[in-house]
Amino acid sequence: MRSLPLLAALLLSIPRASAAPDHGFDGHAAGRSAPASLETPPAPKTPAIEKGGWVVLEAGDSKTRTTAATAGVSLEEFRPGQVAGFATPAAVARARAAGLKVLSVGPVPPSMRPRDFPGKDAPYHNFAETAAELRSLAGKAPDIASLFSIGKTIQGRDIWALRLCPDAQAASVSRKPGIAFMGMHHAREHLSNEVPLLLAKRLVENRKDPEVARLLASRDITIIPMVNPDGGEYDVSSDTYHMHRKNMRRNDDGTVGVDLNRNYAWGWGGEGASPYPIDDTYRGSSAFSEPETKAIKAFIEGKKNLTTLLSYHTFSELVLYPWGGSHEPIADKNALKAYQVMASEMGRMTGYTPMQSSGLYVATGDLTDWAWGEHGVFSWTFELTPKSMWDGGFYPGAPAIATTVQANWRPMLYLIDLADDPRRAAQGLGLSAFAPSR
Ligand code: 0X9
Ligand code: ZN
Repeated sequence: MRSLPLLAALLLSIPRASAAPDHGFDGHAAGRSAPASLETPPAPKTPAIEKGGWVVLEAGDSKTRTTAATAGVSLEEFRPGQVAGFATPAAVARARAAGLKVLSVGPVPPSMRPRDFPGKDAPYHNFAETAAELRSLAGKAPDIASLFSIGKTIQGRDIWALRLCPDAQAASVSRKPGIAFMGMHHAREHLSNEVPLLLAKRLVENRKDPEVARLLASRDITIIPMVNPDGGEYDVSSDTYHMHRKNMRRNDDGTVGVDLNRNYAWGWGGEGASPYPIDDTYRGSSAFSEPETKAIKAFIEGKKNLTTLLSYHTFSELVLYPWGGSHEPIADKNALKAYQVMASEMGRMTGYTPMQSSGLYVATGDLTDWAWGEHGVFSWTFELTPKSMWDGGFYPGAPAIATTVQANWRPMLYLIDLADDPRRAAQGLGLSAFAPSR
């Protein structure tokens, strides 16, 4: 077993990736300023050395990957027989103690290291640019679009929602079938903001297209591209990305962040989530402890017509459906069939691999298990481009935006179409059954 001092020496060479915040969140783009109400977090107590490195583990099956996730490893890359991800030295030690074979521990690989956001990644939208784009879309199509905030983050930013619905504005009630698209539960997954944002733009700009017009006239669509804007802003708040995953909660021990996708109530506190605040998969002090997850909860519970939701993440190119917190298939056979048909259809459209979430690894407290388990909302996680860290990992660069948006257009239309009754997918119905590829 490798001694911890050697591990510490290896980790010392890690650049600032994953470091806790060291300054405010408006430093990277000229002309952007933080709202006065948002205070700059004080310097962290957590030195970068404790924040971890890149670990490769022997793991050929979901059970082993789940053990790794439970030990606190944030799993990011899946290879035949192996899995790799970020881990603190303590999480590596827990993985070893749980019997896992650690193949290597070292600095974060070059492609996973931070790069400039505003430079060649300038086309990505930061918080202010995202809000401005949403505002502009609402202004362009006031007959169908309205912009509203579903709540505030821990640092006081608005969680913006664009609603496309012909007969209801903002948070008012509609009888049309509801569907929601969300992005950026995880801060460093910037493409997961771009995809719902730019797909919303495409819907608005193509609203006269007969197929799009029919869907817009008959559905209640909500797009929430930045569930975790604090984390997203922090990630791009200096010349280099911070490789930050969680929100910006200052934990009692001085570490920063709760993993919002471990903070929902379904199975909260179980496998694949960490009880330790320092870990990337920290579940929070209780289910729905975070204002961001509370806002999503209130949004979903206030929307009785919601039948379907899709939460975009990056990366690995996967189409995932419940359960993620256990290996059990969902009990409702008709719904399971519908999930399976839709997953394979959307896998075909995107080239992504369809599977039950727990086939990847078991993780408790995620949005989709809660939305399905508690509210019967057909719920999806897409892991977007790229396939691996060697293609750019969390930071695939600006060219990935257009191709990923394009790949996700038809699945969006397909889900919107099926939102009136997702179960009809089990009969092979849905837009893709009769519309040509575009
Ligand atoms: O771990 C997550 O929250 C998601 N992956 S990510 O790399 N974007 O962090 C996947 C959630 C899917 N759910 C389960 N595997 N249970
Ligand atoms: Zn994610």
